[in-house]
Amino acid sequence: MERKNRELEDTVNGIREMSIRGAGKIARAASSALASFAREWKGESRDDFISDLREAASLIHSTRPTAVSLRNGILLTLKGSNDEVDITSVRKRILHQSGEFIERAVMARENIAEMGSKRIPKGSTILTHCNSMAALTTIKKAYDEGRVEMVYSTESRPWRQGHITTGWLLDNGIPVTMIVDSAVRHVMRKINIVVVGADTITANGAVINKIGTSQIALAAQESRVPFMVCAETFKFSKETLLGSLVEIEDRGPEEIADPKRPQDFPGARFENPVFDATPPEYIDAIVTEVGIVSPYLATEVIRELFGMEGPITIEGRRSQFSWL
Ligand code: RUB
Repeated sequence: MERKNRELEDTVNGIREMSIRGAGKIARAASSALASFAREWKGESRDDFISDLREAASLIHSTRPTAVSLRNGILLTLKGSNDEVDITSVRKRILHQSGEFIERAVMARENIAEMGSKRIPKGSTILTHCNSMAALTTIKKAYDEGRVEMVYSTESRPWRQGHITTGWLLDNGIPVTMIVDSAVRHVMRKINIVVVGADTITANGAVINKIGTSQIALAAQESRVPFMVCAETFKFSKETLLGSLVEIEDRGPEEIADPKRPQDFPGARFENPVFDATPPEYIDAIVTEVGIVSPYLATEVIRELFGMEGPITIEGRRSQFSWL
């Protein structure tokens, strides 16, 4: 593969090392890196170009396994390229589709904020988890409309993305209270609504988001606190319609214990799942750019937006899958 593309390399490394993170951002970065790869590709054979694009797509996709936004961002950027007859038209299509995907993704967040903010009651104390720009943009819009008194921001171990959220809220002048993850149930009596983002939404309406989200949903339901998810439609997983399971990323033990002190826990095993699944019965609403839907309508959203044509990964048939 003509790998010498700086943006592609930086994006792959950035997503792996999590300097580029958050489901929406990784999808936009992947799309932009593919556009850069297509723009700068040097070669003479159209078939080599297609084959290098496939490799570049697989390379980016291998960076993080859970967020379907990454997969959908790649697919929407490359779709139809294999039908083009020469290098110029393949390149033109990819540049156009990447621009369109990124523009729509940015606009989607604004639409989500516009609709979602209206669901936040006046005088609300909100709880959010991890660092979701779809959720935060919605919270900011509600704050600007005079609906928000306070936002509780969880620490979000082990990576502490809650620090980013807290900084962002402070930068935007929004009152914030930081808590550790295990304080969620204790503070739930003060919360009027939980607002979180999503990495993936499955066909049966389950929301995959940062580890701890499902415990928050449980505590919210116990206290009759509404649980709202803000997510662009490219976070819905078409593959799950046919029974594919979402892989939950399991990161290394060094994020839990000090790798320089293995003697502290001789013989201990570590598990570090960084996402979990919240079942639909705990979710009151999913706010997308095309409307606010019940999680039970996830299948309809997927059918409406993606149709049933095009490549689908079916469990056990991964080797037959092709990006374009
Ligand atoms: C981030 C996370 C966010 C979703 C949605 O996890 O779980 O809630 O990705 O984010 P990580 P957004 O830090 O491991 O990527 O709304 O910005 O797409």
